[in-house]
Amino acid sequence: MGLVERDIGFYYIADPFFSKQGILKDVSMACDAGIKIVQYRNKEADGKTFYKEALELKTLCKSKGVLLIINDRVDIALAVDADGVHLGQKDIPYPVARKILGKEKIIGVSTHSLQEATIAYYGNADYIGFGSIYKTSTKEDAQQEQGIEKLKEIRKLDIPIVAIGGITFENAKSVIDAGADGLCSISDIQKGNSIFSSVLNFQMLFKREN
Ligand code: TZP
Ligand code: MG
Repeated sequence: MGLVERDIGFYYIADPFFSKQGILKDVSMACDAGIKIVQYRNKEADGKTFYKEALELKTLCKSKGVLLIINDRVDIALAVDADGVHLGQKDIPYPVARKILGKEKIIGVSTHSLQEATIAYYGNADYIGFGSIYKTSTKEDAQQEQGIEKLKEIRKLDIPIVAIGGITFENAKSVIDAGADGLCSISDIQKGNSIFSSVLNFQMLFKREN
């Protein structure tokens, strides 16, 4: 087993752009609903804001015993002593991030095909993100729908898989049944009355699998 356990459950992406009441409140409630991992994602912030928010999340996540992963920014992951970084195909190459962060940090890689997933697997990524599973308008360059059948193919690789893209409470069960160890939902999670109950609903889908 690598640095990430297989039973990831709901992988919470904290992105201020999609948050109604602020990411600190959201993450606090998501932690109380039983998540194990949070990713801080911010495509708009300058370095100073990114650092400040990452540091606040680090303090919160540490107090809750939840892992904090930083999207894109290896420098900020290092600066706030986050638990790891999440890299896209166009970010700093995985081996370089590994060299900077060392063996003890988690490195996740976004993948969109069996080929990308296989490269991440043989490169010893700690987990892969895979998607977009369904259509989504949350990420402009994630328009291609990969679907459940591709997820099943990728499941043959012995690596934790976090499914992403267009996932709602209604379709989440089929994503878990196809072999996802964890899943994300950015926009759907903001639709309910409370982040706590929305996240808990997703978490329970994983519980029933055991
Ligand atoms: N990467 C692939 S799809 C996606 C990201 C960040 C967006 C997922 O958002 P949503 O709202 O859960 O479809
Ligand atoms: Mg990225």
